[in-house]
Amino acid sequence: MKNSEHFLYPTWRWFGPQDAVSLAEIKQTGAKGIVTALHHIPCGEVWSVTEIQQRQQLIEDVGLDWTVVESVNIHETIKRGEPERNQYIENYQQTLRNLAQRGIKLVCYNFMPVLDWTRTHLAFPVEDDSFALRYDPIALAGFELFILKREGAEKEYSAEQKEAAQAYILSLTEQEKETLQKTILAGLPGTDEVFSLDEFNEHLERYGNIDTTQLRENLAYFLQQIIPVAEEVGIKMAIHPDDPPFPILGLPRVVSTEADLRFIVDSVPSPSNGITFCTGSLGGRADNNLPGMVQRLGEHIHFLHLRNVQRSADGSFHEANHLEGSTDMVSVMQAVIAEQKRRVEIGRSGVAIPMRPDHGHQFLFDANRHFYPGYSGVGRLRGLAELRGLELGIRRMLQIFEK
Ligand code: DNO
Repeated sequence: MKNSEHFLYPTWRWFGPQDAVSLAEIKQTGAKGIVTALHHIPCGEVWSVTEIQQRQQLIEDVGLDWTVVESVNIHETIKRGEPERNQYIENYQQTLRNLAQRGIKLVCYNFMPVLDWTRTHLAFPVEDDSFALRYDPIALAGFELFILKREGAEKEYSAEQKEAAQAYILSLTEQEKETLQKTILAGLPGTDEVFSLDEFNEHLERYGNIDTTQLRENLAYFLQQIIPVAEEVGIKMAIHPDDPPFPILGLPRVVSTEADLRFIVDSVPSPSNGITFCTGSLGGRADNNLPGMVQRLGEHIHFLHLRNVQRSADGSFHEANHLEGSTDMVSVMQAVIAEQKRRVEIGRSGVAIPMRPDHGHQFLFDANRHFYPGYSGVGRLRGLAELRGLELGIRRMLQIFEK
């Protein structure tokens, strides 16, 4: 018996009316739900019910629904644990209440200092001549040591690494250096902001005294204030992992490993304190066993980003097609379906976990439009189609909610 309420709920990230992919197009991708945010509201301000409703109306007008907010971003004073954070936490609570009032019950967020996901290359040509995002630690070191000139950075690299980084920077033209800088210092997703070197250095200075332990405490404080409100209004919070999942540019990271995620869910136990399981971000580390993490953390997973990265021996990685790359997506999907089965068996809600593809390649089909990096049309469409086919195939083979 086909029972589609047990399937993963296919969603698509849309950056709002200025996105090069339209809602009408999204409707034809197989996605049912939209993942979006009010990117035009400055981080830290309250999202009014009216603004939320306007965005929701646009989505519902084409027959889709606003399933997930990605993201309500967290103000830097909260991450740094400064006294002003309490006002921003109150604002965050109010935004959650307003979202709940409109029936929007799932919120993705991250706790990465200053930057969101970070890459060194946005158009890395792969085998089929499409373009992928890439992270190359040598390029990052080159930027950090010879362009940003971050104080203390030289102590973090071996003589060999410094040499390689210098050779890399010397091989670049002025324009290539500028592109590298802009790529690394791009601000939040859904905006075209890029930090200047001075602005970025100022941000780094403000993190001077904040190490991993302190950042983790600041996250726990945030959760203690936010989760009770989320629970009261029926919102599920889903923290997104760090990308890449290790410290960069001298900034600490606390959402990179299974132990990190375990600390987070244990710090304020609640059905509202959950995870966005992003296989692409977590897959940046070879020591993250992704199917095992789904098995062990499954009950806390509220949202899935299923994408793949290909890691190389030199520590670099690039975004692979969704079913290729270093992560065995088949095993991940099997673990996810097992978690859904468990939820059905214990009569728990939230079986149709929202899932989205992520970071599609830029294909020839996509050449004439200006997409946010990673958010191409056809590239992601391929990813979503592959993931849905994989899901259906596994269900049929295992006869789980499928004949
Ligand atoms: C990467 C995305 C991230 C993510 C935020 C969540 O493509 O998954 O931008 O949305 O980090 O807050």
